[in-house]
Formats: sequence, structure tokens, C-alpha cells
Amino acid sequence: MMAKTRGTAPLTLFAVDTLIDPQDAAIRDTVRKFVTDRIRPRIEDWYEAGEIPARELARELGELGVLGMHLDGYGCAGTSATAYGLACMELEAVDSGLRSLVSVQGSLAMFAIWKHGSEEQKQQWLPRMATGEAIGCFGLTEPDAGSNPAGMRTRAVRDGDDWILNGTKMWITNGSVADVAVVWAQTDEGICGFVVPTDTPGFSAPPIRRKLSLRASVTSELVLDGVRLPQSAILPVVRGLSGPLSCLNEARFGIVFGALGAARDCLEATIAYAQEREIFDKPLAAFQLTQAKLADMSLELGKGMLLALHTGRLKDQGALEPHQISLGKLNNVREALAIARECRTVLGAAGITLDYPVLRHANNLESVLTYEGTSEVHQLVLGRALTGQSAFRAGV
Ligand code: TGC
Ligand code: FAD
Repeated sequence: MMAKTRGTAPLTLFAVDTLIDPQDAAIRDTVRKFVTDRIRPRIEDWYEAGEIPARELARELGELGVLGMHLDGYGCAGTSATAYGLACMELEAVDSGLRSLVSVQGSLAMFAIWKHGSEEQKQQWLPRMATGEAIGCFGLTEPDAGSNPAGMRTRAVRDGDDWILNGTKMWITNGSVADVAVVWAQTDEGICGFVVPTDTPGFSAPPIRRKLSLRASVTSELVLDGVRLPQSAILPVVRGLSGPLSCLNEARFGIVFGALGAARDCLEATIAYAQEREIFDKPLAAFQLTQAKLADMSLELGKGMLLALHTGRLKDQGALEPHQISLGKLNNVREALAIARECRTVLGAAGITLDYPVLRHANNLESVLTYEGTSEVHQLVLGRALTGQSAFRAGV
């Protein structure tokens, strides 16, 4: 059940619906209904168990039409970018793990093939990925190369007409349940992407256990031990880091909206709790200190939403620059995490359990703060845009 409050919902204060195209709003409402009916009643159990029925979930999300929804052709819906963002927001209002599954499938694995793949690769994978019949993952990060993917050690070398891949990828969403992995590797031609069916000999994807965050999401290592691939497995055109970074732009855009879904859910649950909870003989919601917290959190949520919608409009116009995605990702994830933590204080001890969504969201947002570029990476992207000086590398 979504939390019911007696006052005005935080985003209604900003009248954000007046800024949303009716078609995009209709998609948002469909996704909201699906997650409310199908996922919300089960999410706490999945989170507690650290297990999700990924295959069943992918099929259902495929049927809903959200997998690769912002791409054209090959069974994808071709919606606006804003509609995709709003869908991410509804998914993440239930759990960041759910939005992660959809982000990695649509914005990373499918987008890489859609943007950089051969016609044969597109025909082979995209329609099945759009329906959720095939699950994809995206292997960029390595144990010793996270923020600096240029330092990756995974290598692909030619052997006759084939390629042989060796290396290890780390922290890969959907890895153990994937049918196909888009793997980035060093080659003599620069960094290249490879479309790797996960049943190829030498490929394995052990799950990473004991996570305290993103528990309703599969996270894995990818081990590539002499994986032999035909020439047709390489993404044919793209060379260099701009290939994987172009995919990250898509997923980061979804997070600009998604993180606000988690924050909205925390705030709504907290306002409802504060109205019910009696302290010192009156409702917690009637104390000035509580109202100051709720007002400040609503301000940050609403400002983040205006930024997200502006970002969506720029993307729909084809005018969104990568550093503008950094603005949104940095601000909205940071503020969403601050909101989740502040909400937890209002709930007191009750806030530490799975009976309320706030600490689950806060724990998830710790990962969201780190993946798709840490806050520090996005600060440095913005610093570079502001000054023209790159501060990523010591001495550079
Ligand atoms: P730099 O010299 O800046 O750029 C190298 C080449 O790439 C181009 N480029 C971009 N292209 C497209 N989009 C962008 N955002 C781009 N940023 C840079 C650039 O023009 C250049 O092209 P060319 O043609 O001249 O070669 O590269 P750098 O080595 O200095 O690194 C820059 C930095 C640090 C910003 C980049 O490495 C970075 O973003 N690091 C963070 C890595 C990251 O975000 N990893 C995420 C892995 S995937 C993931 O986390 C999935 S989580 C699951 C989920 O989404 O739910
Ligand atoms: P590091 O790069 O080691 O950073 C450690 C700290 O150093 C951070 O605070 C960072 O901001 C800081 N730092 C780094 N560079 C600088 C600098 N120049 N100046 C100052 N500070 C700096 N990756 C994938 O490829 N595919 C996936 O599907 C995927 N899914 C993920 C799912 C989860 C749940 C998580 C947690 C991660 C996932 N990742 C994935 C990996 C993620 O993208 C990386 O964790 C992230 O890029 C950061 O890399 P790192 O963890 O190695 O941290």
C-alpha cells in the first residue's frame, strides 16, 4: 500500500503535473499501477532474503513495455525520454533494485547494442530483450578500475578470425542471471565492446553476496577466462571510452528521475507516520520541528523534480549535454539520500525496520550515490565544465 496522508502530497505543492505531457503522465500512471499492485507487496521479502525472481520479473517488465522503452524499433516502444524518466521514478519509488534491473537492461545493455551494434546483433538480441525473454548485463567496472574505466585490464586479442577475452569485471548488475553480457575490453584498436552470450565456454558470473544495499538486485563478478568469440561479436563501429560513456549517459539520465522516486516514497511514508504517531499528547506532525523537516525535504524533492523535468525536456529536444546529466545525478541522488536519512529520524526506532521503506531506500541510495559515477566524479565533471581544467588525474 502506498502511504496515505491527510495533507497535500509534496510534489502537488509544486504543481509538477502541469509540466508533464498527458501522454507521458499516462505512461507514468500505468507503471505506478503495475508496481503498486505487483511489486510493492513482495519487495520487502525479496529485500530481506536478498533474492529476486529475476526471470519472472523481467518477463513482467517486458510485458509492461519498460525494457528499452525509449529506444525505437526492434520491439521497443520509442517513448519520450521524459516518459522513460518518469517510469524510472515509479520503479525506484518501490525499490532502487527494480529500477537498476530496468536501467541496466534498457539503458546499458540494450542501448549499447542499439547504438553501437551491427544489424545482426540488433536483430538477434533487442526484440528478446524488450520482452524480457533475454536478460542483459553491462561489464565496465573492474576490481581495480571503477571511477577510472580507462585503467581496465580486461583484454581482447585476435586469434585468427576470432577474439579471445581474458579478465574480470566487478559489481555487475544482472550478471548471474544474464543471457548476454556487453563487455568492454582493451584491444590493439583501443577500448572495444563485445556482445558475449553468457553460455560461451570460459564465461562465468558468480554472485556477490552479503550486500547491505541493493539487496533486491543481482550483483555479480564476471570472469572471462579465455572466452573465444567470433569477429561478429564485436560492436563494430565504436572505439575508445566514448563507447561505454555514451551508454552511461542514458542510465544516469534515468537515475536523475529514479532517485526522486525513492525520496518521494520516504517522504510520503514519513508524513503518514507523523500524522498517526502521538508524542507528548499530540501528533508528531503537529510539532514545529517536524514540520520544518517536512517542509525542507519537500523543497529539495520539488527542486529536484523541476531539475529532472528540465533535463528530460532538454533530452527530448536532443540538446542535453553530458555535464548536464552530471548536474542532475549529483544533486538528485545526494538530496534523495539526505531525505531518506532525515525521514528515518522522524520515524525513530520504527524507521530501522522493513515495516517502513525509508532505511531500505537509504541503504539502496548508498549504492546509487556510487554507481553510474560517484558524487566526486560528477563534481569533477562539473568542475571541468566550469573551469576547462580536468582534475581527475593527479598532475593533469
Ligand atoms: P575523458 O578524457 O573525459 O573522455 C574519454 C573519451 O570519452 C568521451 N566522453 C564521453 N562520451 C560520451 N558521454 C560522456 N559522458 C563522455 N565523457 C567523456 C570524451 O569526449 C573522450 O572521447 P574521445 O573521442 O576524445 O576519445 O575520459 P577520462 O578517462 O578522463 O574519464 C572521465 C570520467 C572520469 C568522467 C569517466 O571515466 C567516468 O565517467 N568515470 C565513472 C565511471 C562510471 O560511471 N562507471 C559506471 C559503470 S556502469 C554502472 O555503474 C551501472 S550501475 C547499475 C544501474 O545503472 O542501475
Ligand atoms: P573507486 O573508483 O575506487 O572510488 C573510491 C572513492 O574514490 C570514491 O569516493 C570516489 O568518488 C573517489 N574518487 C575516485 N576518483 C577520484 C578522483 N579523481 N578524485 C577524488 N576522488 C576520487 N559497474 C558496471 O560496470 N556495471 C554494472 O552493472 C554495475 N552495477 C553496480 C551495482 C552496484 C550495486 C554497485 C555498488 C556498483 C555497480 N557498478 C557497476 C560499479 C560502479 O559503477 C562502481 O562502483 C563505481 O563506478 C565506483 O567505482 P569503485 O567502486 O571502484 O570506487
